[in-house]
Amino acid sequence: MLFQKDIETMSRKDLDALQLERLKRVVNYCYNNVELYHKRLDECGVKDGSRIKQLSDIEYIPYTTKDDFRDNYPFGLMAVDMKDIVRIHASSGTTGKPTVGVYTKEDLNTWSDCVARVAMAGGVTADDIIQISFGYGLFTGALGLHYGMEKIGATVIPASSGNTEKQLMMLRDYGVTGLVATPSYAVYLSEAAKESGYPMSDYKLKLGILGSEPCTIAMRTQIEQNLNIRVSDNYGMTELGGPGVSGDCEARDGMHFAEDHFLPEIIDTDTGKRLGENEVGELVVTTLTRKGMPVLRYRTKDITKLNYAPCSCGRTHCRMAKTMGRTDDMLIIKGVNVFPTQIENILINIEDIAPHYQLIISRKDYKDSLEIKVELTNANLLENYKLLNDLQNKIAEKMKSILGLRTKITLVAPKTLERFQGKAKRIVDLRNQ
Ligand code: DLL
Repeated sequence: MLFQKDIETMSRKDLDALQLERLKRVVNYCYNNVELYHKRLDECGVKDGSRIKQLSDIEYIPYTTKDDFRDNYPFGLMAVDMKDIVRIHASSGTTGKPTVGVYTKEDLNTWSDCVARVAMAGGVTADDIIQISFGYGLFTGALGLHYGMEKIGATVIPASSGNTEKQLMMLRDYGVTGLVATPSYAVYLSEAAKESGYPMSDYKLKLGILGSEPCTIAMRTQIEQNLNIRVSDNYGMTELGGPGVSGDCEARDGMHFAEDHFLPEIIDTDTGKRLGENEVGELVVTTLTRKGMPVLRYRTKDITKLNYAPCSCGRTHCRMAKTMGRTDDMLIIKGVNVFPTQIENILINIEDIAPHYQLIISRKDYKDSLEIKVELTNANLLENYKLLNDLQNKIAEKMKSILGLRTKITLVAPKTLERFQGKAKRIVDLRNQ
């Protein structure tokens, strides 16, 4: 279903014209209101944007990076006075200072429209009861989905994350029809639901509106089977305001980008050169309508591709493929490039193991090695050396043939690897310790 039909099905010609007009406006706005952009736009000659005649002229504008956010922490990239800001969010950030995002009233309104769009595209209607199991707080996920769902008219339960028993109780007792969570937490909840002793018929769940970390198709299928739901994938980031940047429609053949608010590009990570449709590279995004903290050509570090072909759902906005990973998540082991999602895809198709794993990278005598810890689903296997050994070899062979990399496989007892209520952290890199 469509939330804003006129916009979501706009012709390419009208969309291009709208983007061009908004691009000129946001460049001018950044030039006049943010010191960093004023300086950079002067240096590259684009200045107040009057030189922008066509969308491809965006290439004259320099990229903005995570370091720019860090160097201008917390409010250096803000384009309005603090009195016009009504909300502040920030990324959790594992290292250093968090990335901050600020919102005017208008920004909050646009944001909830964008989230309402992806939620409706994922199947949510005003009749749904939605449990939001993202952690409430500075993280954009929970409040972002919260306001988007309310805008549709759905009933929102702000459950937050944690306390799994209670989560399951609310799912059953309140007749929840839609779950909002990270894919890892959805897996965790589905395991807990199985063990809780209540039959799945006690749950009314139909939909999973998931996001905030990669969800491979194999993982999605597993969640769908375990919880008896249909899952849609949703993408976004703090620097761009949060969720609502792109999301699956019923066709689930790429996530529709909110192109009236965000202008996406794909570039070659190494050379910075712009790539074409369907070419894989790093996603770069310009916000077209944000007032509090507009961003020009932000390098997201997410690896994906864009598809502009018409979609069977009728939406015209381009579609972004599921991310292969982040440029900074890519492991280079013995010269081989590996993304954790590739490993997950291999593991999830092997019997007797659970979709829980940890990647441990270490270095000895200048040589890197990768150990993959994987959980068994059946503890009895631990007592049968032959079966265990066969399984270990089978996994190692699959890794070797698909990734081209020799790995050490360690099988561990069920329920021994850490579970995640937010985004999963599966990589332990011991190389620089
Ligand atoms: O994760 C915003 C969000 C919340 C999106 C809820 C969707 C739903 P950050 O915490 O700033 O923001 O993390 C952004 O997470 O650059 C991607 O690497 C990753 N990411 C987010 N959504 C997806 C997704 C939120 N659907 C970073 N698939 C991004 C793959 C995702 N990766």
